[in-house]
Amino acid sequence: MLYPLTTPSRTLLDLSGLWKFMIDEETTPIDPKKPLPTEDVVSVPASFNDQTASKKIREHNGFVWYETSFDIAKPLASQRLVLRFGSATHEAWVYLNGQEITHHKGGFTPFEVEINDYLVANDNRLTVKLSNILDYTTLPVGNYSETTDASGHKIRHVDENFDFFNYAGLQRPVKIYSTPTSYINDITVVPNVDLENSRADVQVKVATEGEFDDVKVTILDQDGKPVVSGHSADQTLTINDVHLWQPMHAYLYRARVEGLKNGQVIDSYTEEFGVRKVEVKNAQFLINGEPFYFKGFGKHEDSYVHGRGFNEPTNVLDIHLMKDMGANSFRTSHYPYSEEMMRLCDREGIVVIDETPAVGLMVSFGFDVSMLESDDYQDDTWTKLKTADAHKQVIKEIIERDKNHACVAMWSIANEAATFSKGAYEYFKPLFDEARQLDPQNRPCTYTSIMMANPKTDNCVSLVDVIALNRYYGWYVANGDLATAEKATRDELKAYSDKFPDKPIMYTEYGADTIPGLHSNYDEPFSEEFQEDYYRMTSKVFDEIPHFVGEQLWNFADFQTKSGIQRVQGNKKGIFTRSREPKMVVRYLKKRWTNIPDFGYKK
Ligand code: GCB
Repeated sequence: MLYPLTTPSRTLLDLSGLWKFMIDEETTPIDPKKPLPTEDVVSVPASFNDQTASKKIREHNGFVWYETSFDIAKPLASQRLVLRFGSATHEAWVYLNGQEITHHKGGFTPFEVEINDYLVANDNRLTVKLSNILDYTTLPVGNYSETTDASGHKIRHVDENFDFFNYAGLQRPVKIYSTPTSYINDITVVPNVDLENSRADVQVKVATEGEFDDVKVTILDQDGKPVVSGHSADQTLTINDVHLWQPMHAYLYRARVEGLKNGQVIDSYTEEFGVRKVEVKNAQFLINGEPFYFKGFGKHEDSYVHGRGFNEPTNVLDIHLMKDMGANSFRTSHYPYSEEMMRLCDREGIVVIDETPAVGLMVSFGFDVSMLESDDYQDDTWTKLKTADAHKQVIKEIIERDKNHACVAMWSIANEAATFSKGAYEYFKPLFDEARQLDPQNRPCTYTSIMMANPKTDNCVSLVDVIALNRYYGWYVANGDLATAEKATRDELKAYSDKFPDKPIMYTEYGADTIPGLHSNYDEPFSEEFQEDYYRMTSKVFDEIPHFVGEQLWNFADFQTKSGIQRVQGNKKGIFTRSREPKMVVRYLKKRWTNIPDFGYKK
């Protein structure tokens, strides 16, 4: 799926700004044929939750309504016009001038619809009804229930089956783009790198709609100079003396694609791409043939006021802070991030593990963490959850959206699912097959595993290319006891290496809640001293394990969660605060990571 851009044949209208907004109390039906009955507004793109002073709005579960209006400049009337949502969280019904024009379920992937047939000359009224309901059929998974109040009015409840606030709304850009009536619909770029000869054969596949009699593809280098070109909707172009896209040293080529008719360019689109090779071999994660070591984070799209809304200055700052620390990668825990963030990572050379919103796939998840220590834990997740269809759909959507990104080095199919429970393998096998079949670049696949899924109990390790562990020894298990935690960390990593000698292993989460400014002479949990000691302990063990290929800690920054006895206005495992001030441990990690090379750390 193409990102909306201006090109010589395409224009772009941005619908960002103030939209009318109201929560749906489900008392009087709202008729999208009439203007939305409110004068209240919120800003788009952003989550709606933290934009007002109302607890009722912030914690509303059910439906909300947005509305804006726009005009289309006359010269565009003859063009094909497409309304495109970067995302709409979690389910959307879209009306133009009172008529339903599309519906989409899944809160973190884009969707679009042609609008020509529904436009009027002036004041087009665009209305969106959204649901933030999560249940056992959705991703993420929510515990959904209904009660009635004293007047018999239905109250909806969503208890997040995961550890982040259920922010919702029009969280990403909403745009209208134009194309000619014959247009380029999709471009797939697959670079095949010949490392020995510094050459790449780049397959460029173009899908078009309408009347073209020729497709021209020109590959431009980073300075805009043409490198090679050819005519065909499916061709392989060779780049000699190729500049590789390397972690922290990005190099981006552009494929300029032109659809022609009778020698005239009808539509054009320029797709950026990087040339790099990703493989898992002999328990190593190879990028361009060299063993890569992941240094970085699990993150969230989370910031003050914006909530989970697109916040580009924060994205830019986050990447700068990562680079400054010597980090080279992050995981889009626990959902696909904005397309703008992926484009930024392409430019900045940040390696991304791209995760689906499959989080909460464990029906017994809760604040009782004693189960983490269990070695024979089972639950009935796979008889209760009905998420397979949503999961399959989002795998397709995330790959369609992100397939050409050089920054994406691996797919994470799920976070902390009940892979230890009966039925897990049967659930995941078709999903891994699907991802592998759909990804034209054949990237490695993984899921991140919860502590009860260990070398003995995890039923699904055979499906992954890289063993990705979320581990909290010293925090949820053996809290404050770093000697015990060190032994448990070491014993488990050794057990994994022994049992799966061909698979690289990495940590995709490990961390300790830390209150900024809290200090302790006794290195107590929650103090900045404890956080640093915790990371020193884990680092020491990581360095002993040959097949250990990366450390992505939890979390880059403090973030908002639902309330609960373990959360003080959110999760405090950030090494930065929510406003991106460093905690003490940043100095230690910066020193460690700037001394660890991106390549060849583990021989
Ligand atoms: C986890 C989850 C993550 C939580 C984290 C924590 O294992 O994957 O979403 O926020 O633990 O801090 O408890």
